[in-house]
Parts: sequence; structure tokens; C-alpha cells
Amino acid sequence: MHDAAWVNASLATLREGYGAIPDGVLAVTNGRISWVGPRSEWHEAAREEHDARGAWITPALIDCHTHLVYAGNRAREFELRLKGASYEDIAKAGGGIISTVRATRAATEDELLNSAKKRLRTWLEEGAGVVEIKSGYGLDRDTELRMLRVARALGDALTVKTTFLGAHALPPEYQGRADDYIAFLCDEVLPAAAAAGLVDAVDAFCERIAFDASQTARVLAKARALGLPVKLHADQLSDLQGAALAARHGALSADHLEYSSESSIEAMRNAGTVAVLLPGAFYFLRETQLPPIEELRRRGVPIALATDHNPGTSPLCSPLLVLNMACTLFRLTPEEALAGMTRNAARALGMQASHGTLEPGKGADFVLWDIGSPAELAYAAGANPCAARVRAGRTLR
Ligand code: DI6
Ligand code: FE
Repeated sequence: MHDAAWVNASLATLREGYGAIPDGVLAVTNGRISWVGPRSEWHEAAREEHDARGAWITPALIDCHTHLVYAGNRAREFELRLKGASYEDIAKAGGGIISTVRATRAATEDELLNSAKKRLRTWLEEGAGVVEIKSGYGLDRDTELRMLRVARALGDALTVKTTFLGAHALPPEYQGRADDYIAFLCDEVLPAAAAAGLVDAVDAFCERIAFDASQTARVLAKARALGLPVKLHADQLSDLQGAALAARHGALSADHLEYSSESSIEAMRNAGTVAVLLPGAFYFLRETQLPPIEELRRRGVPIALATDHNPGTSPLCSPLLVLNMACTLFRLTPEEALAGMTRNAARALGMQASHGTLEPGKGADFVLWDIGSPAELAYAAGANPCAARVRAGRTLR
């Protein structure tokens, strides 16, 4: 006897491709999926039966790369960029990430929590079940830990995975002393955050305007020494062989990748590192260099997608729009796009055993969509066909 069953539904299990089962049944027991298959093979019983009225059911969306916790916004900077200033010029002039750092350091924990909760509403309305949230706007001990505590506190509405990103930019107080700052992160801030149980993974920004390969390697090595998985902002604005560096450290994912080389993609394939592509930053920065999609496909590197929500390069608040952008800007197929925010996004967070597909034993986190085919999720930009969100078997909307 199952706790509940959803009948009269089309299922997109995302096990392989869409993994579509027209006219399927999905059953749940103790918050986990306990049966998935065609109605014709369903001969079991459930205490509760939900009529999905022909809706499509997919795994809940997973946003595996966000900077969702911060104070202030950077609309002024967006204006400056449209008047000709580049992202790097603004960063060099003390704007950019550092301006958000100033605002975030000045904000209270409640202010950070309330502003993040407000933002998160769109993710919940658009069927997200898991969101990854990075620190990285404190760049000191107290604010980095405060950001991670706020991220954890958001975990009642959906599943949150936290990522320590102290190596996001060099704070003003360490100008010209990047190696000292990296030592401060490795010797003090990261161990403190890990000891407080606030860190699920560790990331860094390996880039000309941030940290070089050897500074990045020290942070990743420290994370590994603490038994924490790693991810990397790699080759976003130039090719520092960041993706290869991430692969050498057995990273869960390497993210951005616009300037990654073939040999780096090969290293990712060998290490099982997922490619996280971020069409929002590509769009807002009006980048023209496409990530190596064909190379990733050819070498069978799983492609995940995310909003990269942040106030500077991707103030994008819609997981569904990412699906559309991935198709229109990066020429992914709608099937690849949906796999990018379910199956492959789960892998980018090390959650493939419990999330990302509709399979018995996995968490009963799924969404009912008012659509005629799964391709509509990427097709209709700006539409939100989410009819209901189910978390651990309980309907939330
Ligand atoms: N790359 C990005 O695009 C963001 N962080 C990063 O490492 C930018 C963050 C910001 O501008 O606030
Ligand atoms: Fe990012």
C-alpha cells in the first residue's frame, strides 16, 4: 500500500532523454518515490489518489549555481555598461563585486534573509525543488559565515546546498596581498565555516580579475583536505585552463567554460566533472564567445544549466527562462535543456542518488505542469505553466 499515487499523468522521468511515459502513474511512500510506470502496469493501491488531469510530471527543477544571498543591487552599473563601460573596467574602478560586498557587510542577518526570501519566491513558483547558494559577498570571516547561515535558513521552503566562495574577489583590505588573503581563507575562514556545518561544497573564481591557478589550487586542495567537494568558476572571461584544474581536483562541476580548451574538456570527461553552463551571464555581459557545446556533446560530458543569479552579471530570477536561453543562445535542444536543470544539475551537486529523475527510491520532489509536451518548458519564454509542486510527497501549491 503506497501513501499516495498520481494518476492520469504524462511522466517525464528524465532517466535518459525525456524518459517519457504517456498515461503513467507515480506513487510515493514515506516521502520517496515508490512506483513509476505506465498505468497499464499499475495493479497496486494507494491511500490517496491524485488526478493529475493529463498534466505532465517532471522532477523538480534544480538550480545548481546561484549567488542568491546579497544586499543592494547593481542597476546603476548595468546602466554604465550600456553606456560603454566593460565589466572589467567597473571592477578595476572599485565597483562590481566589491560594491555588493560593501552593501552585504553592512546588512543584518535578517535583512539578508528577507531580501533572499523575496527573490526565492520566483524559484518556488517556477517548480524549483533544490537551489545551490554561494557565499562570496563577505570576503571576511563574519559576513561569509552570516551568508551561509542565511542560505541554510532558506532550506525550509526547498532543499538548499551551500557553497563557500570566499575566493570570489580580493577584498579592499587585502589589495595587493592576494596570497595572504588565500592563506586567511584556508587557515581561518573555511575551517570555521566547515566546523560550523555551513559548507556543502567549495568554489573559487579562477580568472584574471580574481585569482590565478595556483591561488585557486590552494583553496581547492584545502577543501579536499577538509573532505569537502569542489566546484569552480572556470574560463569565463579567458582561458586559464581552469576547467582542467577543476578536473585535477575531482570537481563536481566546472562552471561558465566560454573560453575552455579541448584538452580541458577532455580532462573533465576523464574526471566525471559536470559542465555547468550559465546563459544568463552570457546574455547580460553580451558575451560572443560560446561555450564549447559541440566538444562537450562529442566527449559525453554532462551539461547542466543554472541561473547564476547574482546582482552583477546575471540578475536573472527565472529558472524557466534559463531553459529558453540555453536553447536560443547556446542551441541546446529542449531535451538537453530540461536534463540540464534536473538529471545533470543533480550530478553537479553530488545529489544524483536522491534527486534529478523520477525513479523508485529517490526523493518525491516533482512538478505538475499544464503543458502538452515537455518541450514547451523551454519554448514559451516568460510563461509559467507550473500547476503544482510536490515536495517529499506533499503538495505545496
Ligand atoms: N563570475 C560572475 O559572473 C559572477 N561571479 C563570478 O565569479 C559575478 C558576480 C558579481 O559581479 O557580483
Ligand atoms: Fe557564478
